[in-house]
Amino acid sequence: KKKLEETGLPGRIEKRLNQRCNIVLQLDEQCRTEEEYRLRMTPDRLTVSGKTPVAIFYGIQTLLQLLENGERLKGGIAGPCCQIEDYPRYRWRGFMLDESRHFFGKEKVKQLLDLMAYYKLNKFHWHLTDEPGWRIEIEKYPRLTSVGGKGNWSNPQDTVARFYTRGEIKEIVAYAAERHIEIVPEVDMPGHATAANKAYPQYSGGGTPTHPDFTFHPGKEDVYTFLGEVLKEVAGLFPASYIHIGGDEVAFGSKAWQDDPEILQLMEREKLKNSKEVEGYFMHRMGDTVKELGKKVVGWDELLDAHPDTASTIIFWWRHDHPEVLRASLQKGFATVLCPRRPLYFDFLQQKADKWGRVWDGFCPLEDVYAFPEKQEEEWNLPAYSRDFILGIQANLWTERIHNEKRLDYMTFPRLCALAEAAWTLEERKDYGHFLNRLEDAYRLLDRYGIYYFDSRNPAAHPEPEG
Ligand code: NAG
Repeated sequence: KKKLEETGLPGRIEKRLNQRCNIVLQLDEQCRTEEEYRLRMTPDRLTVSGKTPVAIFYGIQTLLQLLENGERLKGGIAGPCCQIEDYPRYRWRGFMLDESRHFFGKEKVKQLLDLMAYYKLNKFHWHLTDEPGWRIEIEKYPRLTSVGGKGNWSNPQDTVARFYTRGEIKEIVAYAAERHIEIVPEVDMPGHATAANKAYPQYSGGGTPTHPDFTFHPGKEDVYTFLGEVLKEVAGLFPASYIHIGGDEVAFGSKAWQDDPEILQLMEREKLKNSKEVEGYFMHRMGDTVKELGKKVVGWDELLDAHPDTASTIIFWWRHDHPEVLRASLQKGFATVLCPRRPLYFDFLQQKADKWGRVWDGFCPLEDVYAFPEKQEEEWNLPAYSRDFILGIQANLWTERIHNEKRLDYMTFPRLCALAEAAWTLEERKDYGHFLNRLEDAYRLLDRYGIYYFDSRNPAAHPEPEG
């Protein structure tokens, strides 16, 4: 009330506040952490409190979830009397969508943001550039979208440029912010750069016969200027404190770097011994650019080889077959987000009966997503102290084999619910059986939204859409 009086809002509102309130949203300094909330429901009053608006927002999401299961009455819904004190296990609770391979558009993204918010996920990692398409308008380099925006994984000849305009990006960023979700944009480099190189061939560092023009050229000064300008615009469009600069799978294209005269010159000048060190040099420079723009650097786990600085870099550990890389990341003190292919790549199959997703030595079933990371932690052999550097967890939806919304939904749900719970719930409170029971509510909600999903109760009832 005091705050409202200070704002000089009309007396009418104050008068209402003096009346008996049944619903109270309250900023409360007593909560320990930024995201912790308290929810109290008694027969005549409902209170949601927390130290910050985001905490109160999460309390409201819990309330909505409780009411999803509530008894429908004439003119209302009855929820259970309860007292909840709740806070998350991890600070980074992320989901990544690849819109380079296939483009889905802003309505789909908004729907995903709605559901992420409902399940208290707070980072949307947007993979907007890669081989088939460049999906973000950059004013200074219009060909990135007019040429690079054409084509997708299923149809490289697609002649319609599909991308987000600056206006749309701003709209989606604002939409996410209202839901307390931070959007982390990714500009993948120096590999996975084919779409950009299609638009501006002068910046290409070549590739392999199956992945032509896969890399940016690390030996050309113009490339650093070009990417610096791109990152500057990206930094201006996204208020997030991070920019993801990729760094994955460059070994693919580095063969093309071996006899390039400009790269050989660079190697001599900078005393770089091999293509790997050239890659490190490139990532270092681009990382410095990101920092100059006032942002933190985020990269896939290969970035570690470039010896970035621990204070301003976040490592995304994705190669589940390289646990030693995770150990190194944590031991060196990098804030690390865990998103290993197994079980957190949602482009991987969830069960044997399915056909069109990826498989790597096994599947990514719902149960494994839910049980992450406890099930793996022992195998990884992590020193206890190093766990403090785990910033959070994230699932990645790569879309090579996802060309329409129905399939996107099927691969995402209900695994997203399991991910959210793994990201939020303390280990000692996790209970898969209980989760499965509560999934009934999620299924009801998804049905209402018209979202197709993998039905854990009876997988045959919702067969896998073709990929
Ligand atoms: C990896 C690639 C990604 C691809 C995905 C498919 C990363 C960091 N890189 O090979 O571009 O779409 O696997 O599962 O994941």
